[in-house]
Amino acid sequence: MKTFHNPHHAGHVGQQEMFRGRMVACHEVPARLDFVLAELQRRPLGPLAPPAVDAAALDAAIARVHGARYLAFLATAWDDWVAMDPANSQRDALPSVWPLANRHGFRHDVLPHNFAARLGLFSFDSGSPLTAGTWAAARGGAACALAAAQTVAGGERSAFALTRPPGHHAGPDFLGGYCFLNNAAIAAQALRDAGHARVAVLDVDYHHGNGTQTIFYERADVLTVSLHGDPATEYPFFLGHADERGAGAGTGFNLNLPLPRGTGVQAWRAALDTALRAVGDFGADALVVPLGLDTFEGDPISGFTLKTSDYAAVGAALAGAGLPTVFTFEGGYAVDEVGTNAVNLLEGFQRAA
Ligand code: Q9C
Ligand code: ZN
Repeated sequence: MKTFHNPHHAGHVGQQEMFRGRMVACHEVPARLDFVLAELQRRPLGPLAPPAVDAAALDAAIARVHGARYLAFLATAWDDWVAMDPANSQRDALPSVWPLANRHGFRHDVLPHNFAARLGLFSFDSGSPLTAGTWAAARGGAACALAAAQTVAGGERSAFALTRPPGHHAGPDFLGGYCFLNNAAIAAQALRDAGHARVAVLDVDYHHGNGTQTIFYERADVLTVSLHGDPATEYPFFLGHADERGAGAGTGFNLNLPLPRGTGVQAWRAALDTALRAVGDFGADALVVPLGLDTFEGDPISGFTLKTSDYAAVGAALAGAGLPTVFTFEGGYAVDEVGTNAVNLLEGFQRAA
């Protein structure tokens, strides 16, 4: 399979994230991608290249998924942050005030002039630092997703968008969970726009893909399925429960399979089989897999216990869907093992495909 890697990823480098009242070192670091790339050079699965997509086509593909007001905010966020105070050029931008939801009476329709307020309007946590290179890195990642979707729409069995920051927590008009642009959603929509009638998204990251669910929640043409740590105890907490089945025309086209912290490979694989049955029943003609490797037993912020030796069979099970498949790189914070685990899964897919 072709891999599109993001040459701008290392420009996105946060210093610290807020965690339970103190600032801690970021988990979502450039080395994550470098380790996957190094492993792909050791065990090649196919060509490795940066994406070559037309800039106007890229902007159009991003705008199919994200709102104009949010994109305008992101494009100038770093400059606006530094304009607040020149000393900000040495600091990450992190939000510290939020309008919550409309039911709390706060307004979302009026765009604040104050950048710190705008950052709060467009975010849902204080763990996702926005840095000087964040916009270029996020846009480069969307280009990887679009190139991967174009490759698969062009007839190849699979493609891999190897990028960071990750994407699956980013919604139509919000960032969070280390995510800014939803690469998996951009790929799914690009597949739809290229003529695939029914696209399934099967999210295997430890954390619920709340952004992707929200983007497609009222649509019947994109099935979203996620297996993840139960939001009753796990991030992102406020979405990802089993009773969220879609709304309006999309009713029945979202499936959440929450699993308790501590879940091991056997129960996780049973949930994956359930997810794959849903994809089959839907009659998908293309698949997007937001590929998080934070299900690994050694992950520092997650709670499942999959082992390095489990991932090849996961890839083979995904290949069993028999669908043209785009993978997007999401979470996975055990930096030394993330490359091996990712390539084990992708190699397992490729061997079985
Ligand atoms: N100190 C993805 O895996 N909170 N995002 C963790 C740990 C955020 C994970 C707190 C976790 C976000 C793409
Ligand atoms: Zn995750």
